[in-house]
Amino acid sequence: SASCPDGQKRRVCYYYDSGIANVDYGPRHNMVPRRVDMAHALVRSYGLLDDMMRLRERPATEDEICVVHDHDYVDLLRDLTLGNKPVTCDIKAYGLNKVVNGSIDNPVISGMWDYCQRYSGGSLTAARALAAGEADIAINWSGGMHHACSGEANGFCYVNDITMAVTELLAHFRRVLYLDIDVHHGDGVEAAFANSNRVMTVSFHQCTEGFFPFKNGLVDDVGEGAGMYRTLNVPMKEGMDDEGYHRMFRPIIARVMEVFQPEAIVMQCGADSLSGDKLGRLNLSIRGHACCVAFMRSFNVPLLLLGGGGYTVNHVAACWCYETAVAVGKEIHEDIPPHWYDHYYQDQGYKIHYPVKQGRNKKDNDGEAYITTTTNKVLEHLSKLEA
Ligand code: V1S
Ligand code: CA
Ligand code: ZN
Repeated sequence: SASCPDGQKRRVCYYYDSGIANVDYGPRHNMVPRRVDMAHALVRSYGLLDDMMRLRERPATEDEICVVHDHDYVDLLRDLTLGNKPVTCDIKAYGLNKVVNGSIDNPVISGMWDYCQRYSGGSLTAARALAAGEADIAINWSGGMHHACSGEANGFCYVNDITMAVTELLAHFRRVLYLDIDVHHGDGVEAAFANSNRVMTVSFHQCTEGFFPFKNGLVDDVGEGAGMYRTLNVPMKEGMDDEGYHRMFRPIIARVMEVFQPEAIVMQCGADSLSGDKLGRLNLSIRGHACCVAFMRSFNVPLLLLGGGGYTVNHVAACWCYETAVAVGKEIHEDIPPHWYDHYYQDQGYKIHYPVKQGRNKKDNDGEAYITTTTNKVLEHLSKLEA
């Protein structure tokens, strides 16, 4: 899986909003929005900004957010941080400030509403650039918040920029594929389109005892009603490496493209599926992760690239920078250029790529059989769509 070469160039649009760099979930929280600023600084230091069109910053409006979220929840997000109205309801019913085991997944934080508007505005703007035919690939690394539900925050996600972007794309394209390589199951997006025959959602994720979001994303969860078999889930054990991952990813995605024939693709590129992540226990290298992006790019279908999870911030920034280069079609040098954040990369010898840590995430014993069995089950679900 060394590089997945594809000589052809693509027109790439890039969204970056400096307003999210200082958003702070709290000192013990794993989600660090600054990683997007770190990725941006790397992208800039490699000169990649010269190869892309930069999209204008535009926060989403309240009306745009209300397309996929309940009014009362949106009002609450706004009022909690703008402080123009006293809040009287029980905010825990909306997933906010709920304490479990002494920590809070979705804290009410300073600038929360502004943060929501900015990261979802990025995904909407990027989707519109694709819909208008202005770009072949559009990127928003601050987006990808796949767990947010219509009326509640979940898994570090306050609003769901992905369902907003997919909904926007549905006004211009007949079928949209949603692909999620974050280590967690893309439950919020799956739920939003479970009944739709115009959206197929595919999530690859770690599915082990006690792993968030716990009960979702089983291989036989295939959607319902008109959306039956247009939900696919590829659960994985700990320690999955590049080789095993791609033995599942490639045949499944190749078949998805044949059977569903999407006119646009939204890809959530959560970097917590990388080896050495603080939360995830898979063993992908940056090249293995980026190979998924290169593979989707090779189909020449309008492609929206979003961020998502990723908790070892130097790995995350290196990964998204490398994937920006893949989108542009440039090979970048191993050595990280001197820049503002370069000291973060000392542990990885100031290189973009770092070695996967074989030891920590032990490969599951029945790994080989598991890969074949799971792949075949997913392909069997897909075959139901062919008729
Ligand atoms: N795994 C995990 C994890 N870690 C935390 C956490 C740790 C420290 C804090 F200060 C705050 C939170 N929460 C979790 C998970 C949520 C994972 C979300 C992943 C998001 C994404 O990468 O897919 C997309 C951006 N939450 C839980 O496990 C739930 C609890 C059950 C236990 C932890 N407490 C904090 C909440 C309830
Ligand atoms: Ca996933
Ligand atoms: Zn995740």
